[in-house]
Amino acid sequence: MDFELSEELIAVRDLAREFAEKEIAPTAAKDDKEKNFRADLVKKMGELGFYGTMIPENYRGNGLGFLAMVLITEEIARVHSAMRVAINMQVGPAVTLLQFGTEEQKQKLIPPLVSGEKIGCFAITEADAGSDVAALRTTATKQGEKYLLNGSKLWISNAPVTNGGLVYAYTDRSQKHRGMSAFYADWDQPGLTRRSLETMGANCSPLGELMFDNFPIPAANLLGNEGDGFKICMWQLNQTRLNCAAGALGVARAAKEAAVNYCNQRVQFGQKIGEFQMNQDLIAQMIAHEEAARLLVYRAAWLADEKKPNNLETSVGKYAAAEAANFAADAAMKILCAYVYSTQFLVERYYRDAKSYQIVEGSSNVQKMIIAQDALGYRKANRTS
Ligand code: GRA
Repeated sequence: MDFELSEELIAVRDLAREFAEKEIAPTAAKDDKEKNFRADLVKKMGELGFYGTMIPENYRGNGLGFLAMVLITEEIARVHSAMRVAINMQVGPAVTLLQFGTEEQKQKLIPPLVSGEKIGCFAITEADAGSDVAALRTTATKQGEKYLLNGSKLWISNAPVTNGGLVYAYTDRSQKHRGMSAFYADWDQPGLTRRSLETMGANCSPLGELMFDNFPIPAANLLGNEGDGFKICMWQLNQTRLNCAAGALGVARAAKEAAVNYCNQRVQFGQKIGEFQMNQDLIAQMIAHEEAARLLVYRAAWLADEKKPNNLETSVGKYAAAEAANFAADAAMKILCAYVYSTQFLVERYYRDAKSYQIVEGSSNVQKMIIAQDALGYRKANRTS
């Protein structure tokens, strides 16, 4: 077992850290407050190759792998969690196209996502289909050389700004999940209305609703065959879940760093507050949770790089990292008290952003369900097909 990162991975991680500290940190508080979508920074991350680590060079990627994506994402999220969502929105569709696309689809659709030229997204969730993906109602009806999309996708990251992305819809409603299909759609067609939605955190990651009224998608943009959509979606979620897990690690680390720094500065009752054992207890727990989660997330990424099944390990890592981020943000609030209840300081943002990780890409309860049902033998998490 080797716990050392290669020199190449250390260089990638350091590049992401430097970018986050120099380019994202100076305006992070302002961007959060004003809910700015930083298209300029999203583009720059593309230019630095942050979206291309799982994509081979012939589609404009760099092939550095899943662990590289995790390291980059953690560094970006440590400085501003909302900015890591942008990575997932480019990487998610690109890697799914790589897995299921035809050569023509890959050549045409992957490079603009990897470069950040086109702002991506993936549209799964609906008003009545969150954890229960198979319950979605959007339909895609074939008409000649196109499909007409009807329905509405809710809580979609990047909805207000995306140029194109993956969308899941039923081509045959009589088949339950086996009637679902996956498409890549460019949104610059009539028949789409967008609505922005406000959230308590991840403020620089614009969220919204995509409403389709006979929205046309070329038949050539179907991924795989009709009916493959549910399995493609489960496959995609296994990749994009890893990005969320890495983001949660970044938030856990940021909250711990803030707590440790404050403990070493703040004096009460004539001593630094780090000398109080109740604060030491919180710091020790923050570190143990964060480090355990990091090992789990890195293991899942390593398995993905080895092309070994990793759905179970990804769910374990995502669950552990989301909980570690929330423990750390909560503990940091307890340590910094009034200084972070005030919106002038960083930790309240960590607290708001941490919450998203217990919700997105399968809530903590969905991860626990996947993990426990695998252990109990009800449903195998690691599928080979
Ligand atoms: O029997 P079959 O041949 O039809 O196949 C079944 C099963 O083998 C069928 O699907 C197959 N399957 C899979 N195939 C390959 C199931 N899982 C997989 C897999 N991983 N790989 C039906 O299976 P089932 O177990 O009966 O499915 P189910 O009970 O309907 O659902 C399962 C489950 C709950 C795990 C699923 O619906 C799920 O993952 N739900 C969570 C949804 C989720 O994560 N949504 C995320 C939305 S996007 C988002 O949050 C964006 C955030 C962006 C950001 O912040 O970065």
